[in-house]
Amino acid sequence: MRTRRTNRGAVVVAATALAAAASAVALALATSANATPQGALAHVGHAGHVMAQADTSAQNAALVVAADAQATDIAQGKTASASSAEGDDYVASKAVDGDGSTRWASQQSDDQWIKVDLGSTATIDHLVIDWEAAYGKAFTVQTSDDGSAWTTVATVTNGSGGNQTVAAPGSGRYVRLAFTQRGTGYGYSIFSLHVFGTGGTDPAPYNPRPLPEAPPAPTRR
Ligand SMILES: [Ca+2]
Repeated sequence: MRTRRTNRGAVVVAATALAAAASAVALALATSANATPQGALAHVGHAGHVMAQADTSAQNAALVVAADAQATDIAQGKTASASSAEGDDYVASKAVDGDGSTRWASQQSDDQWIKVDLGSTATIDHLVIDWEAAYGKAFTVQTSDDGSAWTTVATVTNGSGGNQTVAAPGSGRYVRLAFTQRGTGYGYSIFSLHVFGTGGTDPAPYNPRPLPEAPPAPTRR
């Protein structure tokens, strides 16, 4: 499990642990002989929407896969951009770098946005936003396939910051938070923007071509 800060991240860590526990239970049941443990039920709350019920090994395996996929943060490590940044240390990528101590921070006005390119079309279930003190009170969550035509999949009108889970069922290659009202006099600042769902594509890794072979050493006449 990823190490996270324990205050605001506690809910996510706990939920992830529960999802992992449910997967473990389901896996154990799936692998235990050919028994059919009717009624064996593992249920977890929001973070995974995990319900694993052991009927057959095949069904169980499928449920475990589904549970794992929904618990995957498909935004981490992706390309992010934003309407503004408070400075070079607070650029958009800091919200999806997997580091709970770094953050994106916008300039100080109501109309701002941050978006993540998931790399390819993804199915989105929910977001978890780990706010710094400068939170957003009103914003929408939008998705897009082309980065220009946006569909609103969630609307928040009275946010209070902290560690905020937002149900945002939808699909698209891009996910954008479009802010309209700040919660403080500062801008908007996010330690971690998690997008839970399936699909998307990681950016191509840096893969330099190998250096050409050195020419043969000159031979002495
Ligand atoms: Ca961060």
